[in-house]
Amino acid sequence: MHSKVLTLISHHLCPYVQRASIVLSEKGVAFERTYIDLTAKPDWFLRISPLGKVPLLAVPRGRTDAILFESAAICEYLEETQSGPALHPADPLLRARHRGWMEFGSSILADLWVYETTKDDVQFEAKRQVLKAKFAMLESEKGEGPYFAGAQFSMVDAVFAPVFRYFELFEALFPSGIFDGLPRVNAWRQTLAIRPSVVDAVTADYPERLIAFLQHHSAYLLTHSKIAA
Ligand SMILES: N[C@@H](CCC(=O)N[C@@H](CS)C(=O)NCC(=O)O)C(=O)O
Repeated sequence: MHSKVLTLISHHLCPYVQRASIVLSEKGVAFERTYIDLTAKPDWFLRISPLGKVPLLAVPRGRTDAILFESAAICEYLEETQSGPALHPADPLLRARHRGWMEFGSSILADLWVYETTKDDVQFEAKRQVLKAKFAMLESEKGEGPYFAGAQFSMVDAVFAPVFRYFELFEALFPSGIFDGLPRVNAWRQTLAIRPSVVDAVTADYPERLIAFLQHHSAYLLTHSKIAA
């Protein structure tokens, strides 16, 4: 690839792409996006994506771009190279803890993959319980808001905003009780949902695309939705 500006190779629903997009926006970096169809990956993409996954960040450098893969590596690179507000704490101990909570967010994304695709009631209920327990852990970890670590938006917020976005649709379809009795997490969800970098991380048709994804999987979440289809 030969880009003029940083280019984020994207998929419309991918939460890992969203976190990179949020970090780019928070840093005030101009960037472009190229969307690919993950069900028919183009050859050019397969040649440059070591794991066949998005996001990739194409960084203009001489005649060919340098390609970065893995969202955490992309976010750390942006933190180290771009001006704009720091998204990691300066204190090494705190920074390491934030990286741990970012990984915790990734583990929730793995749970969510099963939660949103399973057709099976037992597996759905098991994941509902896992998710409830993980968000309860976050409720105890989180201090006063509005963001994960107080007044400053951080990388942990960039990780959790796409996680919470799923639940805007999921909870409307199937009120799960996952967030019952979690005032701090609920306030955090609301704060992140209206942050411009978070809003801009997806296209306006995101909800329709997510519904189509659930339909494609005949997901329990949809087939047992509490609202009329
Ligand atoms: N650990 C990776 C996960 C990225 C990932 O799972 N991307 C998904 C889309 S959300 C993907 O590209 N899947 C295509 C595939 O696995 O074939 C990261 O943080 O970037």
